[in-house]
Amino acid sequence: MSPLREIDRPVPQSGSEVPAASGNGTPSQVVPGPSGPGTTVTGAQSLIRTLVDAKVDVCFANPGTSEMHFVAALDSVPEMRAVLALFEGVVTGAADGYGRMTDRPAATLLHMGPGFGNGIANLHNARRAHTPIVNVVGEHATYHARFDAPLQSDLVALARTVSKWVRECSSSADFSADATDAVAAAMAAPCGSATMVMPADISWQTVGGTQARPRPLPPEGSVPAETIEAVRQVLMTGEPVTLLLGGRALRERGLRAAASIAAATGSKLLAETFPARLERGGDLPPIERLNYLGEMAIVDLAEVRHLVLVGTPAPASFFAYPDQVSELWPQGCQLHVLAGPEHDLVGALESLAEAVSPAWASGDQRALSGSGPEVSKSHPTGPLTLQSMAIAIASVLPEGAVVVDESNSAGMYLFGATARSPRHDWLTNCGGAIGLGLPVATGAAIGAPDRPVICLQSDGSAMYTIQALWTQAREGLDVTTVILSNRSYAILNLELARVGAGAGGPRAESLLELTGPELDFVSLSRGMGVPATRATTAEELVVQLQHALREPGPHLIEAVLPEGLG
Ligand SMILES: Cc1ncc(C[n+]2csc(CCOP(=O)(O)OP(=O)(O)O)c2C)c(N)n1
Ligand SMILES: [Mg+2]
Repeated sequence: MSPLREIDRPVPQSGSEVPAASGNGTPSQVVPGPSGPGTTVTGAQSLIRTLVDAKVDVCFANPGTSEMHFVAALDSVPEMRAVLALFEGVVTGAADGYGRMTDRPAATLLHMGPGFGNGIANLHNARRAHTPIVNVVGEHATYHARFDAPLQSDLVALARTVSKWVRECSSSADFSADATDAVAAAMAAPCGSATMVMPADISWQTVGGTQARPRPLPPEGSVPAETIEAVRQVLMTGEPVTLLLGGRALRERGLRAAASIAAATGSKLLAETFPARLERGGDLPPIERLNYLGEMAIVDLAEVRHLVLVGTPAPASFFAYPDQVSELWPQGCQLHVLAGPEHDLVGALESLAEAVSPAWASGDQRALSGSGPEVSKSHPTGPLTLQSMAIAIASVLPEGAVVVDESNSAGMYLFGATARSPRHDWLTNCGGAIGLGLPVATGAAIGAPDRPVICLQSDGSAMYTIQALWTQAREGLDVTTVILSNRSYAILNLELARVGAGAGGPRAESLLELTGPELDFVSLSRGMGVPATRATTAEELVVQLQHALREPGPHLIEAVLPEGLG
C-alpha cells in the first residue's frame, strides 16, 4: 500500500472562490467573460469558452469522473461541438484527422493517465503529422493526489512523450490563460499536441468573469535568402537533383511551385513516403511517393547526386534489416536542407521558383499542371484482386474526396491507380502506429463536412479502433469505409522474410493470420449502426461503392480479397 504523503496540507473546499487573475505570469490579456464582469463561472466553463474564442470548437471526448465539470459546462457553451468516442484511440485519431483538414486544433477530453495512455498511439501519429491538437486531460483534485487513489499515475511523463507542450494547471484563475497558451503552442510551427493537465478541483472552482484573449498566431519561420541561394546553385550544377517534399509542401501551392522548379531545372520531385495530407489529382502536378520498401526506395534515389529536403527529414528505412544500410540515399549523394517543418515551406519553394523559373516569375503556370483527370475510367470486372479492387476504387473516386489510407500491403496498388483521378486529398499514417484510419476518417469528415471521405482500411489495422464506426453513425458522417479483408497481417508475413527470421512455422503463422474465427465486418459495422455490405467481385464493389457514395451518412463495404499477400 502506498504511504500517504503531505497529509498536513489543508484540504480546499469545493466551490471555493479564487480571485480572477491575468494568468500565471504570462502576458495573456483578459477580457470580460461570457456573462460579463462581476459574474462567476467554473474553471471548466472558463476553459471551454476560451477554447471556443480561440476557434477550437470541436472536442472529441471520452470522459470520466474527473472531467464531469467539463462535461457539465458544455451546456453553457453550446458553440463547442462535443463528440463522444468509445475509445481514446478514436478520440486522438479523430483530432488528428480534424486538424489535418482544418489546420486548426480540435480539443480532446481524456480521462487521466490511463485514458491518455490509451490515446497515445494516435497522438504519436499526429505528432509525426505535425497536427495541432489541444489535449485536456483530467486528473485527481490537487489535494487528492497524495492518497495515490486508483487512476493516479505519472500523467505528465506520459504526456511528454507525444506533446510539444505540457502544463499542469494549478489555478482556476489561470485556466483561461493556460488554454490560450495551449492553443498558441499547438499552432506554432511545427504544429503539434499541447496537453493541459486539468485537476478536478481546478475545473470545479469558480472564477471571476474574465478570460484570456486568444493569442495572435506566430508566423512560420521564413527561410533565409542565403539558404535559397545555396539551393539555387545546387540546382544549377547540372547534376541530378531531387527535391524530397513533405508536410505542407505537398499542398497545392507548394506542389505548383515545386513543379515549376523541376520544369525549369530538370530536377525531380518526390513526396515523402507517408504524407499527412497530399493534394493530388485533377490538374495538380503529379508526384510519386518515395517507396516504403527500402529496396525500392534505394532504387528511387539511385541516380540522385543532390537530395534537397523540403520539410521532411533525411530518408531512412522504416526498420533496420540485417546487413542493410538504414540510409536510403546513395553514397556520394549530398543532402541539402531547403527548409524544415518549422519553416514556411510554401514561401521557400515560391522564392526558389521565382529565382530559377522564368515561367513562374512571369506568372505563366500552364506548363506546370498535371494532365488532368482521365475522361472516363472503365469499371473493372471479375474476381476481386489487389489490382481490380484498386481500379474499382479509382473508377468511382469522386471529385473533392478525402482519402484516408491505412491500406498497408493490401492497398499497394491504390495510390498508383488513383493518380489521374479527379482532385482529392490523400492522408496517410505518418507515425506507423496502426489503428489510425477509421478515427482519422471520422475527424476528417467533421473537419471537411462538405467532402466525401473514403477510408481505405486494411482489416488487421481496422480492429484497433473499430469503435470509430459508432461515432460516424451517431454523428451522421459521410464516410465510406472499404475494409481490405485479406484475413491476415499480410505485411508482417512479408516482414518476417525481410528481417531474415525465416519462413516461420505454424506457430509463427498463427500470430499473423486473422482466421479461426474469421472477422465478420458486416456484422461488426451493422452492430454499431453503420450500414454494411460485402463485395466478392469487382462488379459488386463498384455497385456498392456507387451506392455508398450516393447515399448520405456512413457506409462500410467489406472487400473480400485473396488471403494473405494476394
Ligand atoms: C500500434 C501498432 N501495433 C502493432 C504494429 C505492428 N504491425 C504493423 S503492420 C501490422 C499488421 C497490419 O495488418 P493489416 O492492417 O491487415 O495490413 P495488410 O494485411 O493489408 O498488410 C501490425 C500488427 C504497429 N505498426 N502499430
Ligand atoms: Mg490484412
